Amino acid sequence: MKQGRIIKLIGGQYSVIDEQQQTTVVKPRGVFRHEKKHPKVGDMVQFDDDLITKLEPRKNELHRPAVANVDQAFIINGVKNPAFSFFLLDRFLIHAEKEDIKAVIVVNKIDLLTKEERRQLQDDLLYYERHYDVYYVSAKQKETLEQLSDVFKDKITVLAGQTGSGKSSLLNALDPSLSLKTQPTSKALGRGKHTTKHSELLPISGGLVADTPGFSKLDFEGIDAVDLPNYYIDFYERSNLCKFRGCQHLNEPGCAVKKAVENYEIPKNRYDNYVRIYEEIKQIKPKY
Ligand SMILES: Nc1nc2c(ncn2[C@@H]2O[C@H](COP(=O)(O)OP(=O)(O)O)[C@@H](O)[C@H]2O)c(=O)[nH]1
Ligand SMILES: [Mg+2]
Ligand SMILES: [Zn+2]
Repeated sequence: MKQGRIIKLIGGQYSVIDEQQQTTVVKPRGVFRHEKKHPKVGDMVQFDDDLITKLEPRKNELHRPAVANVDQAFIINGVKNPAFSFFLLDRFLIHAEKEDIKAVIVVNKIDLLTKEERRQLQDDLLYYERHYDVYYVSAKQKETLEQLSDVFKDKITVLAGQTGSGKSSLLNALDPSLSLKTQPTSKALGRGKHTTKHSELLPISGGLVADTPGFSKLDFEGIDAVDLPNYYIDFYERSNLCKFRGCQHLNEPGCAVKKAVENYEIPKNRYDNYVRIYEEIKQIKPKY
């Protein structure tokens, strides 16, 4: 019996990599199907020459893409084509927090910014550095990628971010042998649908990265408005100072979050986007 991690799933065949870095192609035992257990890439398993015999418990799992045991999500934001959006950044952060996955903010395409524009963006993002690691990189400038050389090590990473933000380009720049497809933004925009039926974890800088973007369906189905405040870690850490337990930081008196916004301790823009997202979630009709 051997131990390993599933790194590829294609047509019901699983590739498992063991501690000796050997890859074996196996199938799940029939009983998994009856028990509705579906092994995913990222799963740790026991296996023999042709079968997965045991599925180890998961730390967490994502459905789109289907990856188990995710350690971190890189939220990749372009600065131009498409423009940087704090609204989108916050949406991605909500999804990462909801899944309890460590979020890392990556600002890509910095080669397209003037010094002044870059200074401005870094100022605006400084607030986020209290809670998240923030990296400024360019897929076109190798030297900016050195800071990422250790962050993948021994981890399973998913990439999130708008189509065209440069996810594939970044991976290619880190490891040209990956040869992932990239697309000029003009063509890619408005498509964004992923047709790939297989899922795979690619080896990169001593770790593994999912080849399909995470949280690509950026809606809030499955998220309850009352839970939303918990996914804002800066709100959450102040919430015990709110007058009311379970304060939603909207119209309640004695709200510490609203006070922090008034005192410029929380960016107003982030708070306004929170209210917008809260209302958006309230609008979602339950599906039966
Ligand atoms: N100037 C510049 N263009 C970039 C950079 N990274 C990606 N691009 C371009 O942005 C477009 C979309 O990149 P792609 O990697 O396909 O984005 P993805 O959809 O997030 O995988 C392509 O035309 C890339 O050449 C960068 O750092 N600087
Ligand atoms: Mg891509
Ligand atoms: Zn409050």
